[in-house]
Amino acid sequence: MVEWTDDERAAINTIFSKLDYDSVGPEALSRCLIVYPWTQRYFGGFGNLYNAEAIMCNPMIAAHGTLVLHGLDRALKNMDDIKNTYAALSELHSEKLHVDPDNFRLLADCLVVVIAGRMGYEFSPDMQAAFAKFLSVVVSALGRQYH
Ligand code: HNI
Repeated sequence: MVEWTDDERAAINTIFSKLDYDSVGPEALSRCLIVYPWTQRYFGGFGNLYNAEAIMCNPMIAAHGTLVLHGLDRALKNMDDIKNTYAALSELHSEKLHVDPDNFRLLADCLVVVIAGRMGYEFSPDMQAAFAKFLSVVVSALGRQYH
């Protein structure tokens, strides 16, 4: 089981308390689709993804980005059992959506970039370390139902 120090828990909660889900989620997902364009293949039904501007203005992508952040909220509220919390979501991404699990890491990296931009120097190395650990646990849990 993953162990969390009080400082790590505090850092992760601070980051989430400052997150504007409705803007950080869309920006992180848009970045992922722009920076790693092969990730667009899963969003064929999401309308216009023609270029970076189209992706950033796409309301379906924005809504999905917000949804993904709310999905992360579940890990935040169940930090001591992220693995089981994400069992069904992992199965969905594997069996039904056929999302390559490498992509979870790419989206996580985009999220770090967006949060660093928003928080600036307040996003200290210690905070980044705690958040990187949190995202690693999330990525690993989402990848668990793949065989
Ligand atoms: Ni993801 C649906 C959470 C990464 C492609 N995804 C969801 C849903 C949640 C969610 C929640 C809605 C599930 C439902 O309908 O019950 N996704 C997450 C989280 C991460 C993540 C927490 C990682 C941090 N998803 C990714 C990545 C991709 C991805 C990296 C592809 C590159 N997800 C999808 C697709 C859907 C989806 C595609 C279905 C969208 C739809 O509405 O058709």
